[in-house]
Amino acid sequence: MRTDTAPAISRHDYQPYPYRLPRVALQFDLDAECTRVHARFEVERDGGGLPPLVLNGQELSLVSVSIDGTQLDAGKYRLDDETLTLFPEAARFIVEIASECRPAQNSALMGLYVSGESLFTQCEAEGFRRITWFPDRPDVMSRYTVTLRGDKTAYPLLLSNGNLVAGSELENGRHEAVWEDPHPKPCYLFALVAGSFDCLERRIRTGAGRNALLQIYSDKGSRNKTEWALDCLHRSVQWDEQRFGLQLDLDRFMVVAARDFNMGAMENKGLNIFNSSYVLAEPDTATDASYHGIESVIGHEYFHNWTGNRVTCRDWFQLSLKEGLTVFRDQQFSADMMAHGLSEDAARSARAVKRIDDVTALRVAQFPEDAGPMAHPIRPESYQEIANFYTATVYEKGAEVIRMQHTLLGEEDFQAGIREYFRRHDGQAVTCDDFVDAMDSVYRARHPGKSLDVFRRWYSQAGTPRVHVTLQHDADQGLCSITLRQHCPPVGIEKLQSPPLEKPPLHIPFALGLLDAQGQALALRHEGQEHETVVLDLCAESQTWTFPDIAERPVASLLRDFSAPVIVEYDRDDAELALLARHDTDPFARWEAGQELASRQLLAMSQSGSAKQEDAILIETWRALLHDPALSDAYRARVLTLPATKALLEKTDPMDPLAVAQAREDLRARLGQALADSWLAIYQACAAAEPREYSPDAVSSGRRALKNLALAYLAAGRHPQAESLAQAQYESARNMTDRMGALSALVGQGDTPAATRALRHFYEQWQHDPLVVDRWFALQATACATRTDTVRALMLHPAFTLRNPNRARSLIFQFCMNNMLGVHRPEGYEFWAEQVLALDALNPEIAARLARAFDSWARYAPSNRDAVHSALQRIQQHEPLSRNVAEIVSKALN
Ligand code: 0A1
Ligand code: ZN
Repeated sequence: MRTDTAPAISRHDYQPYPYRLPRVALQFDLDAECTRVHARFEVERDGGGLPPLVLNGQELSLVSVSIDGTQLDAGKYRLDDETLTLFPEAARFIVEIASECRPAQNSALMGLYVSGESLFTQCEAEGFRRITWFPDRPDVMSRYTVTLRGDKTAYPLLLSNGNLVAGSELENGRHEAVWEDPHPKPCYLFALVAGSFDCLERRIRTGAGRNALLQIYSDKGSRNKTEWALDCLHRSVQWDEQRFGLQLDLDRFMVVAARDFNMGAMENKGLNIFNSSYVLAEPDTATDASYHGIESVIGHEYFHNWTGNRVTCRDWFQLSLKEGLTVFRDQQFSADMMAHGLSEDAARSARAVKRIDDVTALRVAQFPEDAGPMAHPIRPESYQEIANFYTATVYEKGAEVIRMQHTLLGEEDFQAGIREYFRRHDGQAVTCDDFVDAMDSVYRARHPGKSLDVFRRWYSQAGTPRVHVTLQHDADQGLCSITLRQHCPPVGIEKLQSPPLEKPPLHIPFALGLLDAQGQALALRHEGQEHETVVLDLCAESQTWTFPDIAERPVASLLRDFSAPVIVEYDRDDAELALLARHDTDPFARWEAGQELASRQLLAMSQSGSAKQEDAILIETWRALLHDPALSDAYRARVLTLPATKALLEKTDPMDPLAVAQAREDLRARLGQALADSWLAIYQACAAAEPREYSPDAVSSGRRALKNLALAYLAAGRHPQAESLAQAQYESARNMTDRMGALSALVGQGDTPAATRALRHFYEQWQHDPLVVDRWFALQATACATRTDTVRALMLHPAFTLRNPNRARSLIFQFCMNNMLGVHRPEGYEFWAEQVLALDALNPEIAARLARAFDSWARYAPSNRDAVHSALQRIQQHEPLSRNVAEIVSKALN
């Protein structure tokens, strides 16, 4: 067994960097095989003494190092694998370092790397140290001047942060560009791009009267696929001005699409680098989901320009300071865009759809994380490898924690809090506490006697809290009392602690409504006013609220709009859930009631081996929802989708993934059959309404979602017309959403001749488009009938490679993480371990993400548990193993 685990870095050990580096000049002689970097920086010491100057570096070759122009002999500095230490003799001096790196050998895609024929950088979190020796930490902020030199034919475009201030021709077919970034920044926001690209651009005038140039760069020949991204960028600029009062502070804002990219995108100051999957879209190749994904990621990276770049993180433990806040902002942006131009009711429904999608993502990814071996607070206490902490908890739960502050303060005061945050901290590297302090100052001023003191605990507590609800009704007095009791069981390493960790109560804003037996909303008197929804401030372990003038025992509508990231425990019968699913006036809680009803059915089926269960109430509820004319198509598509297998598994102990996934398939088939006529009618109505011109707006994409859901149910129920409808839709589809909907219905029928034909046709037609080929792999990876041998065969396809993260994700990740019926078998777990190791040799960040596929293994039923355990041990014993994967498996095996 390995014993050489990396030391953990602790939040409490933070020390400010002992020097300032106000100015940095970088010179690059770009070459894919060997790039020479010359770094020159001014160093200043404010305090007393002259501590050593420790610089980070990785996989660099040192050429020379000098101080104030004098080259240092080897005895005058200390060099090891990860640091270069200098020993200053004055409080102000200039360091110059010449070094070399090897972009073409860089398969980890951190630092300077090659994608296609071009050069890109990725510096967050700790990639800058692969470019030059430097204090690679976010609290060291400098002004950068960057000189790029390269071959003019290979690299006609030379881009970096800020403004292009000079350009010239050099000898030997080379040229040079000089960029100056007027804003001080930490090195993780540095970027350069060199290559040959198409560019789509728009000149805009900001609300503050600044003329700015927005540009989207992409591979040659793909300019027509960047119009949507440019639109999204323009709308992001406008939205941030209007909703947050935040102006673009640059003359030029560039987005560049890269085919090889580890994550979604990166907010480098003025030069965002994107995974091409979040840039390129045209109706024929991108689905509605891709259009919406692009909108949200373009928004996200743009919004970082303030929340992340103007005010950045003091250290990486504060990552949620920028990520939670920026995810909250991109969620609000998408919701506002979805609702834009709709009537009040339609806008409410569109917002609810966005909320449902966000909460679903939280439950599928973050809830399991918060209950597993990687559980951590949104502000982690320690890590071995920071790349492992770009998690659903830091991002999505982090966004929920910001959202709760928004709920507690309200829009107006929240915006006042944001203004206060920037007033205090513009240009600084700060902490999560600094953010809450700014919000708290407004909260206290507006609500004398209240504070965010208890609320802050959300930043330091891991685990999903549970809120137990009891309702008591006193018919004589017409009083209804609601008691909320919270507890948060120990998770992850907390379980090993003795005595058990004390987890103090959190401040939970709990939105509540009450309905009468007919489903009519009741008025609730609370803090002197009447409301249909009240937000209760649960701050203690248990609290009770009493509402007067409630004549009959009401039906409780709980955690409306998902006002807090908690699990609600409330004992009620199916009839009550059915009533809420039909009538709740809060669209989120209404959806939730339907999901709960379906969950109960699915869990009963999974425990009884899918033996026939009484399902009349579910079918009748589904039928009523199918035919409710007041519901938007997008909302109906969400309401009629069964809960995700991963979310269902969280409700079981021990977990039997195969049984739950099979129950879900069986219930889909049952609903497909029992409601076949309705599905067919809906399908036809939606298909008839499809306009010629494609648009990803909320109404059109909602209609397509419902149509393709109906087709999926017909296919699941083996309806005699399903195959011909799917085939006809495949052949006549004018957009990728419909083409994929049809193909997925065909492939869902198993290895039929029609499915095989369509898959072959699809590949032939789209083989030139990498993002569409990714869809082709992903669809097969997640098909019900796919097993390990199918995936192994697909890996032999000439289009497959592990080196491109999107391609690896489309096949390997999709199979291991999203094909429950395929992977949860001994040979599936073995395959997974093999792929984690294969990827680790190329790209540790990507490998570590795959290594988390079975984080919940300790809660599996014994046979699955033992098989994952052996696979984990196999990974752990492998040498060499990256720090990234080693941290994940050692936590999983703890
Ligand atoms: N800050 C980016 C996320 C990001 C993090 C690390 C990366 O390196 C592989 C890339 C991107 C965001 O939140 O969008
Ligand atoms: Zn981000």
